[in-house]
Amino acid sequence: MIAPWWQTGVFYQIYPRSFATSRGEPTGDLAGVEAHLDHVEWLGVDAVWLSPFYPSPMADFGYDVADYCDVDPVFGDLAAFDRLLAACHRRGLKLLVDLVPNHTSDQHPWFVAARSSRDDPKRDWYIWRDGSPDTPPNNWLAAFTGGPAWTWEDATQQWYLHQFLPQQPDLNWTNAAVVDAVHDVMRFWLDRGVDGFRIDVVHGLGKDPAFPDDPPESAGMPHSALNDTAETHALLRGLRKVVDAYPGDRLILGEVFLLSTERVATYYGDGDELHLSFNFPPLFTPWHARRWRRQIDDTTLHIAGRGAWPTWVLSNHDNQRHRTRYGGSEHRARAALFLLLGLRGSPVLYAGEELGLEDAVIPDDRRVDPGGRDGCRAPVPWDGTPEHGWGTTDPWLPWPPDAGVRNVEALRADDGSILHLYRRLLAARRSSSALRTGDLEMIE
Ligand code: TEU
Repeated sequence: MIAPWWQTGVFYQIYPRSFATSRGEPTGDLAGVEAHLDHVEWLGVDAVWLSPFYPSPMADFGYDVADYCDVDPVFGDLAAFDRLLAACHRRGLKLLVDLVPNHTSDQHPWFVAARSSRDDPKRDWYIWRDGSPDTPPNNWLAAFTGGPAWTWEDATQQWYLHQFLPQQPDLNWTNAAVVDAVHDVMRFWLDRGVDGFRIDVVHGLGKDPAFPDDPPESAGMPHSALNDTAETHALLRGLRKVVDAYPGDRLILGEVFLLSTERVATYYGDGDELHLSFNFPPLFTPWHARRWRRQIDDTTLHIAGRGAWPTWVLSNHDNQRHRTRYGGSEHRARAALFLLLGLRGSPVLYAGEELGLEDAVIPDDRRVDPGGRDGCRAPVPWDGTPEHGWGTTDPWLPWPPDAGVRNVEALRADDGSILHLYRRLLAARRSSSALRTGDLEMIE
């Protein structure tokens, strides 16, 4: 059998706010992405995963979605999306969009209706609990705030659940109408021609119906890193059927943010849940040979061991860039690429790592993310001018370090740069079936 594209290919994550602008704004947009696809194609990746660009109040910079089937004016409009998708396809690039089904924005019309009254038909689309205003229904903690994962609604005298910010209420996936509505959202984008979805917090959808307290040994952990229930697997089989009904190997790549590879592996099901899953324990592993060896063995045992295909990722929009995490040395950033592209599985790159970018230093008065993740979201510098190709010297976040020399134009002009190393290694991987689909054997 010929391996599907998502098994042989390399993914490239674009955080649209920080990639490129077409109109000299402090934030990037879809037309900016389209205008820079030359770079993506030249680099030699196979698929782009685009972080959310939907209408959003931006409490979580787009992961709080107020309309799943449109484009926020900050990023453009649906026509700009269609042009970007067509441009990707013309260049032989696949395009994944980010599906955020665990929660909506509190400004989503569904939640606006749900919170309006206990009798509203949408009330049960979210998760409500009775109680007294001073005692949340259980001890679950929200990500980013560290406070309770429940907020008291004074107007209707109930708590609602939010595994993330209070502005991100969790949808109630036990309600069949919610399931149908999200399936329809998927069809909306599949009909437009997307090649699949990266699915946000996909392990979060199902909840233990008893809503038990999180155990004392995980004190301080957000519930979103612990939620791991049987209910979710049935829901995943439903999402999988939606994409499988379409021709052309459409993909679901899930974000399963659990800190055990053994548990992550279960979200592949029996080939009937996720095609691919992120696996973050390696990302949280320091640059240390023995520790990495253990992660690789774990992945082989649990993911490959059930006939599933692993993914490998070192950087994304939620974590310090790996160059910074590994101590800042460019030598190490280069070595890390050999590791990333040499392992058995599908690598996912984060835009800017090919420039050897480090996290930006964010002064206190420029911090905007409630989760403290601004550093890795610094805008990509395209050239050495003070505007770095953005048409403004003052983008939404400060530039990454050394942008005057560490930018696309300068590194492209230097054949020995880390950017050229990325390109050469990606080409080597593409031309070697051993690197793309071969086995992995460890040599002591
Ligand atoms: O992330 C989910 C998630 O679990 C991480 O954000 C984690 O909580 C964080 O790194 C702190 O440890 C996804 C998105 O990738 C993230 O950007 C969103 O903020 C989050 O979901 C909510 O939608």
